[in-house]
Amino acid sequence: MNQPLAQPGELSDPGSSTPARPGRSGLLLRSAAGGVLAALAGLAAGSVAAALLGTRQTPVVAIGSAFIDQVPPWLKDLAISLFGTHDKTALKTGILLVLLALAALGGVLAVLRYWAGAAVVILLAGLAVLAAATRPDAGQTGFIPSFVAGITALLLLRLFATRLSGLVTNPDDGVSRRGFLQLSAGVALGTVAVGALGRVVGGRRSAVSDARAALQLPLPPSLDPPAGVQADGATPWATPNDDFYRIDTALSVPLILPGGWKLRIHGMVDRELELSFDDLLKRKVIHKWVTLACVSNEVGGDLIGNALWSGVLLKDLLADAGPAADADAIKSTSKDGFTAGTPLSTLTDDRESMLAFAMNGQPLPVEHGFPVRIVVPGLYGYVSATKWLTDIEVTRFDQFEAYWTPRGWSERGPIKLSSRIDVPRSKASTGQVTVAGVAWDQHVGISKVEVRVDGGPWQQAELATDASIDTWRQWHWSWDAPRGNHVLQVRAFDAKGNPQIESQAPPAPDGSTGLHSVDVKVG
Ligand SMILES: Nc1nc2c(c(=O)[nH]1)N[C@H]1C(S)=C(S)[C@@H](COP(=O)(O)O)O[C@H]1N2
Ligand SMILES: [Mo]
Repeated sequence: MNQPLAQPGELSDPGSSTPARPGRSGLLLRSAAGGVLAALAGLAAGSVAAALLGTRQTPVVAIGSAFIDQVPPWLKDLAISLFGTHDKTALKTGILLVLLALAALGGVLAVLRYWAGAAVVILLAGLAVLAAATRPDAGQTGFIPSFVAGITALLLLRLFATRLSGLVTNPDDGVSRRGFLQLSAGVALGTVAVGALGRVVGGRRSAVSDARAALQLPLPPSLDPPAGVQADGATPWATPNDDFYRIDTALSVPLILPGGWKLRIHGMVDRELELSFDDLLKRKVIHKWVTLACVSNEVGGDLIGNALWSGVLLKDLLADAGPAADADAIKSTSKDGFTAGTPLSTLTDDRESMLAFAMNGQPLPVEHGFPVRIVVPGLYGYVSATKWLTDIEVTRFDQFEAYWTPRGWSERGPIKLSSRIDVPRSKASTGQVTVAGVAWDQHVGISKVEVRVDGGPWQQAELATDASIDTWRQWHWSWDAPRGNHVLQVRAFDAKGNPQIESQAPPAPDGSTGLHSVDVKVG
């Protein structure tokens, strides 16, 4: 007899000689897989529930949105700098991976003790329900998808635990193993089918795209850039919609049909207004180039873009509403609960702040606020450029706090004078090299741009025509580049002759400062 002795704790029958016995690790894998499958099925059921209810609050979106509302500004900045505008995909993927890892743990626990595994699922689903219920845009039904997901996952976890518990005492129990396989296959197939159903039901996205495509808007007579600017310079004058930076807190984009859109203008006004999309189009429409910028933009960063916006003057609408003499702000609210606080004076002065419905001759892209957003020349987006706009309250700054104010960002957000080198960015050949970029100080204007090499004397760059003080200004400078490593720097002056702030400051709380430098290897 050279049978190995049974180890303490080994439950299998040492007399059996089946070679590919699943044993402990096999059981572990199966129970983890059971947990993951139960969770995936739950998420699929949750998506269908969300689609049926017409809410965006799937469990992952609910948790992600609550997470975004809680993260400290430094983490938000880090996420933007690491993932750029893919920060949301990264967050959703991260949340999904953590959920599935915990579900695997729940699966293992459930086989040992069902209620221990169930507790993990209840905790996760509870978190999602809570997150969804406290979202400003969740309405009364926003928690339901997470609830459905939790119940589905709990039931399936129970089924898996029952099948697998037979294998705890007898890993060779073929009936239990086959039962597990059948159940897994069934759940996997069911998940795929339910997921497909979710896509069909989730046709709202396509309904909105269709409505957007069918819109007949009063569009600009021409998309031609103003004379004297470089349409295709180092940085093209107009930023194509597809390349335009996107920054918002919306994990899944609010989907608004123009037919169902309504804007209320109320608060400290003589006459409350309610406008439909058609009402808006009946008003006088303007088309205006405005460069939008994000307060989170680092020195040299690309969270800035220039577009031809079409819309209605806020000045006219507010005049109709009649703001009270002591009102000094508007609080604008989006469909998904984002809010911005904007000085009333920037909406009623001559800068042509608008309710925009088109961008570069196209209806607003869904990601950029379809059907209507605010555009205010001279202010960072977080205090003005509300997308998916649904409500404007005329009020006072001492009466409210907008979304980013309690999160470490300044209440007021005028754009800071800044400049950027776009070419060259790293390498150049010896000889004449074009150094070029943009400078901006919206609603103030740019008077001069200078460049220097290796800390030498400042040299004046050539400016493109000043199309407007509300847009960026292109500049270029010809450099006789000698071989070697060099540092290029740029600085701009505003319309009044003030130079850019040279000391470095991070984006929080009210916008970065410092000069953009580029290391160039000339060879
Ligand atoms: N509804 C909503 N609108 C919003 C935001 C948001 O989070 N939600 N972010 C603001 C910020 S911080 C900026 S910089 C601009 C960006 O607009 P864009 O994504 O069209 O470039 O939108 C503003 N409008
Ligand atoms: Mo922003």
